[in-house]
Amino acid sequence: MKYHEIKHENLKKWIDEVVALTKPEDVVIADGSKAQYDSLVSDMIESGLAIKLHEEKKPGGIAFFSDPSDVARVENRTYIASATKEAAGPTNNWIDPTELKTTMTDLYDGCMKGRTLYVIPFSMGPVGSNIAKIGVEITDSPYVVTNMMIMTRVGLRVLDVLGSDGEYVQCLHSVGKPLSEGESDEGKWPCAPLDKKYISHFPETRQIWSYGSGYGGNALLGKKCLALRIASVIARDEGWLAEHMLILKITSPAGKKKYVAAAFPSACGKTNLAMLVPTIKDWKVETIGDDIAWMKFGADGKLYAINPEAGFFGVAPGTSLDSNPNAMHSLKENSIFTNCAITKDNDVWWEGIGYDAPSELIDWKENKWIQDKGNKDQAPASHPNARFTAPASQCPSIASEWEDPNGVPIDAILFGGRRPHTVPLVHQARDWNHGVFLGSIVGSEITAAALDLKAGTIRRDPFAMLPFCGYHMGEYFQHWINIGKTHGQENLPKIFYVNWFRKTDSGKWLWPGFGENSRVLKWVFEACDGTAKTVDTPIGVMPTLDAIDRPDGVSDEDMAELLKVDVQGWLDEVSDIRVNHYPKFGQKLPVELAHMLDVMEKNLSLAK
Ligand code: GTP
Ligand code: SPV
Ligand code: MN
Repeated sequence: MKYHEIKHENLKKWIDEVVALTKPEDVVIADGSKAQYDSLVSDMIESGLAIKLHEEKKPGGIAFFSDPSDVARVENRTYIASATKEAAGPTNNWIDPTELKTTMTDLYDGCMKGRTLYVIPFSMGPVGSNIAKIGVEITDSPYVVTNMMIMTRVGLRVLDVLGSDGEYVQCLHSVGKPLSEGESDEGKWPCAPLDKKYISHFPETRQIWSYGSGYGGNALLGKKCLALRIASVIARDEGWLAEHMLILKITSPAGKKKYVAAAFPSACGKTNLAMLVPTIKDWKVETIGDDIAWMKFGADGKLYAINPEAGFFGVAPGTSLDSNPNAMHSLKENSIFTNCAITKDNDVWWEGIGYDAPSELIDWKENKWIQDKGNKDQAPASHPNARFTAPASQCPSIASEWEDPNGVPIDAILFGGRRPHTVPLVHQARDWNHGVFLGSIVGSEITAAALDLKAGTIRRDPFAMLPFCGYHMGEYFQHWINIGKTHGQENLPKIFYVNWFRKTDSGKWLWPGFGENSRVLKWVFEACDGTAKTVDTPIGVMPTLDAIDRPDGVSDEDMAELLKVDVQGWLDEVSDIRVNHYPKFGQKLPVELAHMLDVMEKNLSLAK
């Protein structure tokens, strides 16, 4: 299809404008066909940008090495350009939208010279379902087109749904590397330098303008930009929730099922929990989604969640047949690998894949790499934020209802993060507002998923949404509080706070994690039914010491440590929240949350 044949006048006009501004060589519509995917892949292999992986070991697989300046989201180059700074709030970068559009229009001028402009019509959520949202991404990156074809539902059927006047979110993307006459990338990942990268959102006009990065959430604009930053604004206006959450289904030995959504910050275990293989007998976990949940109330008053995505953009390092077999099976074929190491026979390898590196590798910086076992200072062969892009339909644990346009009714919501100390393995909120409080105080060690932050230090990441909330975070807290006011407690999900990442003083994991987390899910399941063994504590409702079966290697003392209320540690949390966290939100901090903090402090003081 040629773009002049598009029936949607407003869309055609926008494409015309972008073509005139960016001056591409050619315009191609992503029609969603396998033939087009295959031809993009062979072009990228031929140009040297992509590596074709081993025919039997990774059928249909390709690999990329990105530029070292372009390996993750860049939070300090990500902007919420709402009409006022106040609307963006204290946790977002703000630039006046007119000023930002002027700056970016200059950058976009001629930026696609020598490249093909692709128009990607995509649907977040099943095509045509009334919960789905349509976006159109214009990009000059064939890497983005192929990734979007896995991560979202792309193609002409989306244009059909859009008709002649349907609503869509404009998503404009360029790698920001025009080519002069006769110039080619010569197999190098094209992008702009860091100070020219912009990941911009215009919430009022529902537009996304991204420039200079080709990586992940910076460039696959359906994901963090549309499904979280823009959708969170729409959700606030319309009374629903767009969240950085996995969705899983858990079935008990008696055949009773529940649905759980969980918000953990980037690289803190969502994909792993969503695909967990239980270590407890006859329990079953199935996957609905691994990163994003859109949740709306049904006619029965319950909260229903859909996964708007169609694939996984998962962290590769640490993924093995042992830790996450369902992910390993999902990526066996038809998958894209970015910044993984490559073996001599064109397979992928990464740290924690479950076996030693073969004698020689090409590392993600494209240098020869020989494993120096025992040398902890050796630079890793794969980038810590190396990722696989795999179709969700290839996941062995995918639930049969994962594409149900009505969504699944959520029974429990978990919050969590990487906290080596203080935060216990699991505790439950006393009610909805207490749960919102727990979400609002989540803190986590920073991971490699953001380029510009210092990995390892702890920061507050409320609801795991700090980098993804498209408006004032104080108003976002209020939105959650309001939902509790307008919906009955009996229908609302129960809320929990989990922490798989406790460490001993010598730095060892106190809890084995992964499949063993099913033991905690079982307690959550029982707590929802009111059959769990519980004890009330100053921080919330907790399991009794014998409520959760201990896995091998976890002693009585370990369990006691995992389920201890560290009174002084929590009092330190209270003062940090009081001094450094809550004041940021000023008048917009809901009174209910300030009250919860007072209550927790009083409870802890009494327990001292
Ligand atoms: P994003 O895709 O960035 O949103 O990350 P995510 O939240 O989906 O995290 P993911 O499941 O990919 O896990 C990130 C890293 O944490 C991987 O290296 C995992 O091996 C590791 N991990 C996940 N679950 C656990 C766990 O229960 N215990 C421990 N110790 N590590 C875990
Ligand atoms: C995250 O950082 O939370 C991710 C990866 O899921 S990205 O899509 O790059 O945002
Ligand atoms: Mn994520």
